[in-house]
Amino acid sequence: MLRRLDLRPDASNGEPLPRPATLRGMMPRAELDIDAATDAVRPLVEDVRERGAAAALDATERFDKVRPQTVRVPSGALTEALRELDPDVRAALETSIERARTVHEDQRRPDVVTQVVPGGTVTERFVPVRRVGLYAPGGLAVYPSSVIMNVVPAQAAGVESLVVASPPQAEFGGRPHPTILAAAALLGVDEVWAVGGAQCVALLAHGGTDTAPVDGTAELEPVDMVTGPGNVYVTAAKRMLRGTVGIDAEAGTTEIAILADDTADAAHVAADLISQAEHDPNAASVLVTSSEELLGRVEAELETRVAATKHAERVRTALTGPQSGVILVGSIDDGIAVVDAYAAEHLEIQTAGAAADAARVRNAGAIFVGAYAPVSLGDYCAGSNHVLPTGGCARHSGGLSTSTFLRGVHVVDYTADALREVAGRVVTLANAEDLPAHGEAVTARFEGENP
Ligand code: HSO
Ligand code: ZN
Repeated sequence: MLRRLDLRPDASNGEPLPRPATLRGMMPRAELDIDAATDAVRPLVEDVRERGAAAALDATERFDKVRPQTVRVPSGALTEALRELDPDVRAALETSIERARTVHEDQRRPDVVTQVVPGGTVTERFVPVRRVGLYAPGGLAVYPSSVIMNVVPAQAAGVESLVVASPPQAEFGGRPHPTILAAAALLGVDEVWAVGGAQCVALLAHGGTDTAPVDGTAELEPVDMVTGPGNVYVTAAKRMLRGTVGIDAEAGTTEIAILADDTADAAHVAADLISQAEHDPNAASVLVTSSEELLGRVEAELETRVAATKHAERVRTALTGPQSGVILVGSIDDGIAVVDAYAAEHLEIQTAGAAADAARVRNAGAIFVGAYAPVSLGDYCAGSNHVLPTGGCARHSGGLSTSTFLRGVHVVDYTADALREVAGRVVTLANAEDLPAHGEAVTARFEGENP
């Protein structure tokens, strides 16, 4: 069922493996046309900037076919959703939150104080962003786990003000999906807005006044940063508003790559390829293997497992799409070069020397080592974050973490002696750049002193 690309030396007449950029071209990715969405989104964003909540609610009525009375969801609705949440789901969400907290709280960093010279220090102070908006999509993809993955690192970083925003659903009386509300309540978030799509990003960025006070306020205070995945319109709006607000990396369709040799268990490999294909017909599932024999076993497993899985149609479309397939390599070394070039959102290493092979990988959003670390563990309960770079962005970006919500601020503290000692160098550089006033700002402090 998987499309094949053969990069073994005998298939390529002993030619060396192509260079990374060429390899990347051989492994196409599902593409989203953000530019087209941008044209559709621009007037909407403008309207929300001018008219605030009223404009956002008009757009909600148009796109979500429901108009909540207020943007802000009363906190009573959150407690109610939590009360009605299935106890097993609640317990599982609590485990997910607890483990994510353990990991993300460990990622907090102490300030770094560097004594540059006697009397001169530079401190890198890690300061949390003050107010953050976390977007949780609605529709097909209602993922309370993603609320956890966005909220936990923000809280661990010390973000003091958080709003979770999610589209209102007609079937839930114009409120966001109850599991989203319950997850927010479990996380201790009390500000939830019933708004989605591009209008949500615009309202988070610009703020406004709600149609009536909720929990004592009608103010919809703008945020400093927006994170969270969304559809193409959400992504277009985030791109357009970047600068007005900070945004996280763009989250595209999900991807899994598995590097496996003949020691891998074919049932595990097949089940894991299917697991991420379940997200979306455009999801990418890529197997990189040095073993044709393993591939035979995986193909057989895929046939039976795909037929039996709940979302068989979607999975089959994803697995047979041009963005999925198998790449045969001559060795695990070549396999590492291939997965590095591909830079998958999720990479599993199922080889005899999994830990050592994983340590040699440079590019991946997250790496899952050995037989007992499937991606689904990371999606929910490993403690790691599941908001990860897609589309090859893992070459230059990491996933969401506590540091996403921290800014390193340099604090410069020099004494008179320390400044005097380097003054000549500053003046020289200032003059070399034809910016003499820069130098004069230093010498002004020592006027009247003997040279
Ligand atoms: N695999 C998705 C996250 C997710 N999986 C949410 C299940 N729910 C992107 O990393
Ligand atoms: Zn997933």
